[in-house]
Amino acid sequence: MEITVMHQVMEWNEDVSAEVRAELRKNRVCLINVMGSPGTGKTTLLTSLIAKLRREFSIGVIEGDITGQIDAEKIAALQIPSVQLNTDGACHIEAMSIRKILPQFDLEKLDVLFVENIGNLVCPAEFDIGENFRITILSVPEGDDKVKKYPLMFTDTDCLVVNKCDMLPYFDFHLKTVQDDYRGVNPEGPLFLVSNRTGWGIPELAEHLRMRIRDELA
Ligand SMILES: Nc1nc2c(ncn2[C@@H]2O[C@H](COP(=O)(O)OP(=O)(O)OP(=O)(O)O)[C@@H](O)[C@H]2O)c(=O)[nH]1
Ligand SMILES: [Mg+2]
Repeated sequence: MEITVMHQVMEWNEDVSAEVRAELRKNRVCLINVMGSPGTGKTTLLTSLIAKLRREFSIGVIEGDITGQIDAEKIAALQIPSVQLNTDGACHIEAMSIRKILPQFDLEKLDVLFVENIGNLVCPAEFDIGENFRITILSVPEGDDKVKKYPLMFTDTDCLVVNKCDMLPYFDFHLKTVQDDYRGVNPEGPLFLVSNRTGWGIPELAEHLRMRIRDELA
């Protein structure tokens, strides 16, 4: 299948997030910004969530990567409309790029647009891309000190997902440390423990997102 590949626009720093938000609101599309380190499981989690949510919602995906189209191909293989955004070196996505990509989707038919941000625990948190809400993923092999070391990613999120919980027996990863640190920077933020490998925790996360998306589209 041929994948549309778009490139990050270079006139950065102009904040068009409000414009993106208005366009999506007009078409009743909920944009979800998915963030986390390289390899934390963003694409895998999207695959799991699409399986749970696609019966109720019409879903599209923007796959952000420095280069290549591996992730967009994985999503397209699910028969889900996907566009690959290559930032050509930039460590985050900006709203300008989302504005440019939106016409690639049939927004009138879409309910949910997931954006997989660039794998990075720092920069993406600093940029509003016009999202309705954010999901941050942290995986067990990354270590339990990440909330303390990269607080913005956990403060400015609407939902924290701890992924690869099937790996807990093999790492010195203390869930309580992450839970306490997260509570410290984001007292109200929901937290979900999941494994994409076993499917553990995915139904609960999908149910939370289902309710959240319904609220946003109401
Ligand atoms: N054991 C285990 N492996 C997982 C889990 N979720 C994802 N993986 C693996 O982790 C690796 C990276 O997953 P991806 O989904 O590609 O991660 P990503 O965050 O999209 O990576 P980038 O797009 O490169 O930033 C893959 O080999 C997945 O199979 C999980 O819950 N448990
Ligand atoms: Mg990915």
